[in-house]
Amino acid sequence: SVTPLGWKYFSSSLYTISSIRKNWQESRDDCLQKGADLVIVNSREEENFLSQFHETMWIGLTDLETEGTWKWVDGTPMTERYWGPGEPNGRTSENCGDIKQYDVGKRWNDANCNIKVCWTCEKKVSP
Ligand code: 2F8
Ligand code: CA
Repeated sequence: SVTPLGWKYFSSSLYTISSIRKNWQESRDDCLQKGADLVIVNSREEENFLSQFHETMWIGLTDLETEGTWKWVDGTPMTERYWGPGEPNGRTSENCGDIKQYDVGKRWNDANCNIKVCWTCEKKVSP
């Protein structure tokens, strides 16, 4: 099969990063419209793969439902953890996860859900 224009294949999923910035919910809505969802990070390899996208990007991680309990958009609990130094630090004011650059490399941050950044959608495909 072929990789559609604008999408990159990695380990049974297709990924695309936006060229514009939106808040977390609008970003998620865009992914859903594309038959995808915000990216869910399940491994170090996937985390490294995402580092090729050179922008701060929303990922499918949120603790909006219960403060301090981080969940992926598919309802699964967070098992892998690649938080930046000191993160998450925003308590009730930062309830959405993004990946951004730290001195130590790209890591997860809890950010205010209303800020506008790029986002990455993931669509699972059969291998
Ligand atoms: O240095 C980490 C810190 O960076 C920003 O604040 C200066 C982030 N804010 C936003 O993304 C809005 C914090 O969430 C982050 O902890
Ligand atoms: Ca933070």
